[in-house]
Amino acid sequence: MSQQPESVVHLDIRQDGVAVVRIDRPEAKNALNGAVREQLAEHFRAVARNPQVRAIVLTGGEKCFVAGADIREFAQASPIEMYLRHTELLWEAISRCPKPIIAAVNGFALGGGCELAMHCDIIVAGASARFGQPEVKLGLMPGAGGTQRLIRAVGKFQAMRIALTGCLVSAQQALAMGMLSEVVEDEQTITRALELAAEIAALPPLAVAQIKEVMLAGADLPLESALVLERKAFQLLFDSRDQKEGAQAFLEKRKAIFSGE
Ligand code: CO8
Repeated sequence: MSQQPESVVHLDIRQDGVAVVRIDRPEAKNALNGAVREQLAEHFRAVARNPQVRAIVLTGGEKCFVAGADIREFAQASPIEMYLRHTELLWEAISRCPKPIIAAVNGFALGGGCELAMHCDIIVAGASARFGQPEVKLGLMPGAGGTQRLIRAVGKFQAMRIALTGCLVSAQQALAMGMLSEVVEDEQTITRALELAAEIAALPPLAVAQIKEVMLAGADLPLESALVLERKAFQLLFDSRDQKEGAQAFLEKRKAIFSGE
């Protein structure tokens, strides 16, 4: 009889259109082993397709976000083994998710964990959260977007300091350098992330999706091309019922009822 794989990532879809994806491997500080990566990708693919889901909260729970890739799984790996794992296909399930993702980070977000948080669109951190790219201390370097997403988020000089020294960065420091959206009391992290997600989930999903897509795609284009992309997406939204309803409700001084169409 084939055994069911142990569930190390849980998915909960709430009534308000928010999906909560929670990594649950506390004995290894939620380190990303093969099972965590596979299950994360599986859940993200499922919520991307599920029309009931309007926003996603990604968390490692109250104690620890993710302490990095599982060091035991790559300690003795060869380059070809690393290549054949094709983990980029699993990360893509998250980076290509068209719905807004809010990371709720408590405790450590290190290495692959920091990179995972940076795959999200909004990051809410508890006051005692710690971020870092300590790969250099293992004779490695960030391999899931850390060198690129970090430098785009915080600029060259902070990104270089963080990746070259492998230092830990406090939540307050990370907020000040633009790595985070908000810092709250540790006990409030998940609540606040859920609140933001519910707020976004109640907004017209086509507009929300276009904003996310254009911001991410446009950030790496020349400004003129990015502005064209923005204009086209803006114009496209005039074909949505929610755009008509939003404007009409404003003019009639009533609350808009969005259908998602
Ligand atoms: N991998 C595997 N196990 C881990 C990891 C990890 N990244 N982090 C913690 N654990 C395990 C520990 O081994 C320990 O297990 P055990 O009880 O069996 O000994 C358990 O979790 C608890 O950890 P600690 O006792 O160390 O807990 P502390 O509270 O003392 O310290 C720290 C917590 C600071 C998080 C510490 O565990 C630590 O430094 N962990 C490693 C952090 C790190 O270096 N992360 C980067 C990993 S490399 C990486 O992410 C590369 C990304 C590449 C992207 C993808 C490429 C394909």
